[in-house]
Parts: sequence; C-alpha cells; structure tokens
Amino acid sequence: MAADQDHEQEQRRRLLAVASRFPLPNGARFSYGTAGFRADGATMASAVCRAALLAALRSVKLAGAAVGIVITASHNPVRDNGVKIADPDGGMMDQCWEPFADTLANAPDPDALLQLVLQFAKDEGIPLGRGGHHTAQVLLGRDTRPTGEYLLDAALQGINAIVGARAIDMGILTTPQLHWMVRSKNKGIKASESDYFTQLIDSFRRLLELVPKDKGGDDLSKKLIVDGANGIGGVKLEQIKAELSGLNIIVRNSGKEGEGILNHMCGADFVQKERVTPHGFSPDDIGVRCASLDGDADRLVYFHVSSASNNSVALVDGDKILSLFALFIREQLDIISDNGGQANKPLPSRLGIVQTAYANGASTKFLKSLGLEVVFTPTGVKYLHKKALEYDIGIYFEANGHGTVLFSEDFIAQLESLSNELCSRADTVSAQYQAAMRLMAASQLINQAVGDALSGFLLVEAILQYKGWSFQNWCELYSDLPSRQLKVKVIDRTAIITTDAETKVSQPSGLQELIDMEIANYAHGRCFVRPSGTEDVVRVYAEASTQEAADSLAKSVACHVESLLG
Ligand code: 16G
Ligand code: MG
Repeated sequence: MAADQDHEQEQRRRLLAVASRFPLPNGARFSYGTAGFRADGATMASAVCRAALLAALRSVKLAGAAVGIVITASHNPVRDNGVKIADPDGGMMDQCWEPFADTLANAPDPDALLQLVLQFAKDEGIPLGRGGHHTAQVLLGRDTRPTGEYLLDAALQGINAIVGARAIDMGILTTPQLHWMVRSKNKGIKASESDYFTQLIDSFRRLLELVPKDKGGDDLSKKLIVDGANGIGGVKLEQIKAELSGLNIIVRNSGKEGEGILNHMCGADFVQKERVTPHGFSPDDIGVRCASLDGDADRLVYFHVSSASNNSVALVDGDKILSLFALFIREQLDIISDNGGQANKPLPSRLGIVQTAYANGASTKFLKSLGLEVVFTPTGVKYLHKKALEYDIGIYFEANGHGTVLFSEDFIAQLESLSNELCSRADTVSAQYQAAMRLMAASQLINQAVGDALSGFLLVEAILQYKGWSFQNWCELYSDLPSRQLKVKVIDRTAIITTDAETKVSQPSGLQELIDMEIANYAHGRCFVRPSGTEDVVRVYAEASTQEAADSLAKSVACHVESLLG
C-alpha cells in the first residue's frame, strides 16, 4: 500500500516536472492533423514531449505492446518538424485518441497537464504509477532534420514521465521502417534494421527468380536513377543497393553532407506537384527510368526527363503505381483460379482498390474497366489503410505516391496451404505454383504497416521485369486527364465541411451548387474543395479534358471559395 502511494507520488512528480521543463510556447496551438503535429522544428519540443508521453500511456493501456513515435515533417521544408504516433499494428494511432492528443498538447500549465493525464487515465482505465517493471515500451525513430536530435531528447523525457515506461531509440530511419519495426516487434518477429533490409532484399530476389525466362530485360531496363530528396531514403538506399541484384541503381540527392537541402527543389512532392525535373537531373538522363522519394521515404513517384526544353517530366504518380500493382495481382489471382484445367479450389479472394478524390479520373476508369472494386475515402493514410484492411488484398494509393498493398492473414494462410499442396504433388513448375509464390514474395516485400517508398519501388521494378515492360509501356496504361490544384487562403478553413469522401461540400450552404454550376461548363469536368489537414488553406482540385479547361475550372471555383470565406 505504502509502495503504491510512493509510486503514485512519483508519477505526479514526474508529470509536473516534465510539463514545467517543456512549457507550451506563447501563443502556440497544436492540432493532431492528418499526419500528427507539425510546425517549425524550433517550436516543437513541448508537442513532441507530450506526444511521446501519450505514446507511453497508449502502450500502458494496450498491456505493454510496443507503440512508435516518428519525428519527421516528411516532404515539408527542412526547418519544419513533426511527430506522429504508430499503433502496435504499425498503422497510424487510433483516431479515437486524437482529441486527447490535442488537449494534452495544448495544456497551458503543469497542473493542467497533470490533471488531464490523471483524469484521462481514470476514464480509460489506464493503470498509472506501477513501478518495478516495464509496463510500456515506445520505439523512437527520426529523420535527418537538424532539429531531430533535440526533439528526440524531448520525446525521451516525455516517455520517462510515465513510471515503468521504457524508451527504445531506433535511430535515424525512414518513417516506414519505424512502422515496420513496431509491427514486427509486436508480432514477435525480428525487428531490427538489418532484419528489415534482409526481408526487402530476399523477397525482391525471389520475385526476380520468378520472372519468366523470356522477359526480364536489357541493361537499360535495369538502370534506375533515384532522387532521394536529400533525405533518409537516399541514405538507406545507398546502404543496400549493392545487394539488390538485377538492378543498377544510381542515387542522386542522396542526403550526403553538402549535396543539397532536404526536399528543396527535389523529392516526390516537388516532382508530383511541379511536374519538373528535380535538382541534379538533366537532359543527359533522357530515356532512363527515374524515381523520386520524399524526405522520410513514405512516398514514391516515377518520372522520365522529357525531351522538351522546359525541364518538364513525364510523371507516373501513385495512381499509376497502384494500377500496375492491381494489374499484377489480378493476373496472379487469375492464373491461380484458372487451375490449368485442374480441380483446385479457387482462392476466395476479395481484391479491393482504395483511392481518394485526388485520384485521376482516368485511373479510376481504367481500374473499373479491369472489373475491380474501387472505393473512396477522405485524404490521409489513416483512412485509406483502414479501408484496405477490409479486403483479402487491399491496394491503396494516394495520387501523391503514398500507398501499399495489404494482404490479410487468412489469405496468406490459404496461399501457403495451396503452395504446400502443389509442392507435395511435385507441381512446382506449374503456373499456379509460380503465381502463388509471386504473391507470397510480394506480401513479404511490400510494407504491411504503411506506404514505403523503398519496398514500393522494388515491387514496381520486379513487376516491370516480370512483364518485360518499359517505362513507356507503363505510362500508356491510360492517359491522365489534365488537372490543376490550387490553394486558397481563407479566414477559417474549418468553415468548409465535406461529405462523400470529400467529393461534396455540405457547408457553407450554397457552395456546392456554385461548384456544380461551374463543372457543368466543362467536358469531363470534375472539381472538389477541402480544407487542408496540414496547412492553413483550402485546397481546390479540378480535372477536365484540356489543361486550359482544368485551369479555368479550378480558378473559378477558387474565386467562389474566396468570396464566400476569404
Ligand atoms: C499528409 C498525409 C497524406 C495526405 C496529406 C494531405 C499521412 C502519413 N500523410 O501528408 O496522406 O495526402 O497529408 O495534406 O497521413 P493536406 O491535408 O494538406 O492536403
Ligand atoms: Mg512523407
């Protein structure tokens, strides 16, 4: 009893101490948006400390399962930083804790913070103040930003403010690596960085071994130039590229000292939005396949340097990566259920495609033409991922290049039993066996926790070799409809409320009617507006049959937003 009281006292003391060490900066207000808290890195210590404290609480609540913290601001400028929490399954933190994350981050003084934590712990039934053994563990990762180390210290102190919590610093990592480690640790699988690399390298090699002998390709088709955004993705790729047999990888904007500034004129976000070549690329690269990662390597796009003199690129965005994956997986499932005339049970497989309103209309049309089920969610990985989990195989991608393929455990178990059965019949040369092995290898390669540019590009490369396709073949799957994105500064972006996966506005009233009126003026016109989850702006997206029409549709809708809310 006395010991319990001591622990409780100690718990209170630690919470008060950490809150006074990391006070909320004057005038600051944090909101746990689509990807956690983000702001100028120099102002983030209190938010990071409190997010880490919350991660420790979440681990206590979940019986000591490992929870993750990533310190990154992804594709944003180098001076920004941010923090997000990964749940024990490696996915984003359950949304039901977000309101508390906001309240905690904005607690005005130490006493308010203490009361908030105690009350929350009581409401949620979280047993605080148990000393003596580890009741919580939090894995930490950070990207290459200069504020990373200082924010890591704030995070460590936040975790140590919970009695019995243990912080495990995993070092400088890509965001998807940390998510993968959290997931693996909780599954009882080896979870170090070298385990991650081994899994990538081995499953990629297995996929290449399953490429039909008449496919593959010449030296040019094996060459890939990767724009690492001067971030952590380039650093990690340099570490493993020699072991990726079957590919000749050159890394530019690799994150080495002095090579350039993180995300500045380079990286997936830059290439996808600006549609021009990143820093370090030139007409000498015409004809070579190029890929671009973002600053924390959870986004991937491909491009070709075009022959026009204006630095423009032919872009393959997340929608086309998704389409390639969907085509490949559909093909393997068809081979398996075709049975080569034999009486194998077809695999009961629900394949689902998840997109957002930003997906180019031409991609959706293409996917539906393959007979695939396509569904939409609001923007933000947490929504897409959750939806994709409803399928045996769920493929999700945002146009910006964030996405992955999720395989259900049931489906993997069925694949295993099918391949065992075929193996026992010495049927390992059959098309079905090979298709089953390809799906197994793909499920090992592609990150099951979150979109991962490193595992994503390896799957792309393996599929291109499997199909014997050039970049051009891939581009020609369908032609994107011209589109335009604009942002509008308004007084209060939360005045816009959307429905139907952000495709319609329900408030302010009258705005949707105005948008519909504008759309009616354009062939293949489509347009929607939504408040950004990461910036203080309203975003406008428009699509039409010509670039001029898309530009003009976006502009007229932006004017309506401005006059109603500006
Ligand atoms: C964040 C999201 C991304 C989304 C983007 C939208 C994660 C890991 N990232 O980067 O999925 O597309 O925000 O930004 O969830 P916006 O709300 O400013 O348009
Ligand atoms: Mg990112």
